Amino acid sequence: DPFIKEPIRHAALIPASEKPFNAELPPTLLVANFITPNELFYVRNHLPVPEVDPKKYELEVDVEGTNKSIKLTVESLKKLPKHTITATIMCAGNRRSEMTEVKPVKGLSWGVGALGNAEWSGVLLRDVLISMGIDENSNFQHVQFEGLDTDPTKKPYGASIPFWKAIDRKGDVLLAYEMNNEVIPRDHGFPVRVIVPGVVGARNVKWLKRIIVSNNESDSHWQQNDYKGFSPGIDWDNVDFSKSPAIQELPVTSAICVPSPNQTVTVRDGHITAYGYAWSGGGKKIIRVDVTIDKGDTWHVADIIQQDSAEPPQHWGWSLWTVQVPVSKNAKEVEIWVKAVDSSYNTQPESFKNIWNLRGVLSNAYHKVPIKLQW
Ligand code: MTE
Ligand code: MO
Repeated sequence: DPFIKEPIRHAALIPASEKPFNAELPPTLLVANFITPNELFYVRNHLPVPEVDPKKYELEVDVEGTNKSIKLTVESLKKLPKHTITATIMCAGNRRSEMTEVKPVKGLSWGVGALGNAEWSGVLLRDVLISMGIDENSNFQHVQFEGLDTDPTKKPYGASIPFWKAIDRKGDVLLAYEMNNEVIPRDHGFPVRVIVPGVVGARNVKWLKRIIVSNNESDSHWQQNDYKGFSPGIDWDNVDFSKSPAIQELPVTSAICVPSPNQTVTVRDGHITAYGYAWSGGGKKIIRVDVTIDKGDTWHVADIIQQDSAEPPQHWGWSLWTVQVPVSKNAKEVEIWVKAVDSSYNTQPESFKNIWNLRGVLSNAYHKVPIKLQW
């Protein structure tokens, strides 16, 4: 069993699969903290968690087509300037279970909890590349990452990001060795993972073994044949993965975390109260969260409870919100809907039907939560 050396996990995490381990937090706990505690951060592993001896650990950085190559230990990374960002990491499959209701898709059945918000500290990948003589003017297209976790054929988990994101002064791509001021836990990439803020979870490679500056994308399964979006008209009999680009920046999304679906809610002073999160990729900030309980006839603007102070295009964290909505007298049930708007005025689509895709990714339609009312 390749999974016998897995870390111990917090009992509050709800498993979506055990081997490999994948789990999310219940929605009420998810929005209890602006900074998600390490032990409560969702886990998305494709393979067994590797065991790494930090004393022997070395991260290799290679530049394709040149003899430039360096090896970095955790100690040598710690000697470089330390940089900290608040960033939300979200799986491309977050909220997939809602899309499944339209028509089945292939993938883990995530609820609204396949994301977390943490403070990540480490070294800017840009600083490491500049120390190797690479800068904005260098002619490379991609930066590839390989993890220490391998499949049964010994191929590592891998992904890549565009070169511009890695070298951009405002890209904030981190070789992170701390999560919320602690050593990164094993499940989240000990001892070093790359944090690519604003970009889909899949590119935030954990247990980083090797970085390759290249003209090509990663050839890994997860870059080429997964984590891509398609038209609702494409299904497994006619899909061609080479026809869609790999997902990088994620679109705007939001969710209602309190109350839960089908919960009985007590009406107070003629109002109900809801709580949730909203987030957008690409360094965009949430500028508004709209809520309705009458299918859009009346909209209410939620209050942002907490949000990072960084401005776009470097706003990487989620926003927590709350709203009080008046309910009409003696109503017995209502459906709460939410949609968020980001700093580019992007907003969410209304229905899953028209964004359905065979892998159930980019599942960001309005979140709709039916509840019962008690007066
Ligand atoms: N990195 C490695 N090496 N192996 C993996 O399986 N999963 C990716 C990414 N990085 C993965 C990885 C995916 S799909 C996601 S959503 C995030 O890690 C999840 O990060 P987390 O487990 O720290 O929440
Ligand atoms: Mo993911």
